Amino acid sequence: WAEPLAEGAVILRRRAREQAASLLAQIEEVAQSNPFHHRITPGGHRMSVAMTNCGDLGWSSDARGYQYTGEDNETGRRWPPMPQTFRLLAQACAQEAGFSHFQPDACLINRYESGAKLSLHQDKDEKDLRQPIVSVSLGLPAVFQFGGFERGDAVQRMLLEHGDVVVWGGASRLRFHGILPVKAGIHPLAGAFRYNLTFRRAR
Ligand code: MD5
Ligand code: FE
Repeated sequence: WAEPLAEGAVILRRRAREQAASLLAQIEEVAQSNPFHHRITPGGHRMSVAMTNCGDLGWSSDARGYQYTGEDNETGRRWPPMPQTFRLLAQACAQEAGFSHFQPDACLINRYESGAKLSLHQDKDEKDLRQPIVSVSLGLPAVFQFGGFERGDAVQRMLLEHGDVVVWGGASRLRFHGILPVKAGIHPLAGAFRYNLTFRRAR
C-alpha cells in the first residue's frame, strides 16, 4: 500500500520484492554491455557510487558537468534499451502514486558498495520537473536523508530496504536528498551491494 512521506512523495514498501531476483538479473545484463563505473564529478572527485544506465538516455558526470546522453562515454556505445519489465514496474508504481502518464526515457542504475554514499543534492537535470522520479531499492538497506528545499534545511532519516519503491513527485521533486554510507553486509540476492534504479523522464 501507498504511504505518503511528504507532499508529492509516496513510499510503496516492498512493492518490487517479488520481482527482485529478475530485476537483479537484468541489471547484470545491462552491466555486461555497459559496466558500472565510478564517475568523476565536475569538481574532480571520484564518486563512491558506481553507475550505469539503460534507456534512450543515461545520466553521467565528467569534467564538463552532469548531463543526460544517448551514449555511454566510457564505452562509446548507446545505453542498452530499458527492459520492458523495468518500464512496466515504473509506470505501475507512478500510477499507484497518482502519476498516470509517466513515460520514463532514462533509468540510472546506482550500485553502492560498503561505505559508498551519495551526498545531499537535488535532481534537476531533467527537462520537465513536473514529471516524478521513481526509485527502486534492492539489496543491502541504506539510510536515506530527506531534506528541504535548501541545502541547510533539516533532514529526516529513513531506512530504504530491499524492494522498497519511492515515487518522488510534486512538491517533493526538488527536495535535497542523499544516502548515508552503506553498512557492510551480504544480501542473499544482491551480495555485498545496494542497488537503486531511478526512472526518469529526462527530456
Ligand atoms: C538512491 N538516488 O537511493 C537515490 C534514490 C540519485 C539518487 O538520489 O540521484 O541517483 S532517488 C531519490 C530522490 C529523487 C528525486 C527527489 C528526491 C529523492 N527527493 O525529493 O527527496 O540511490
Ligand atoms: Fe538524487
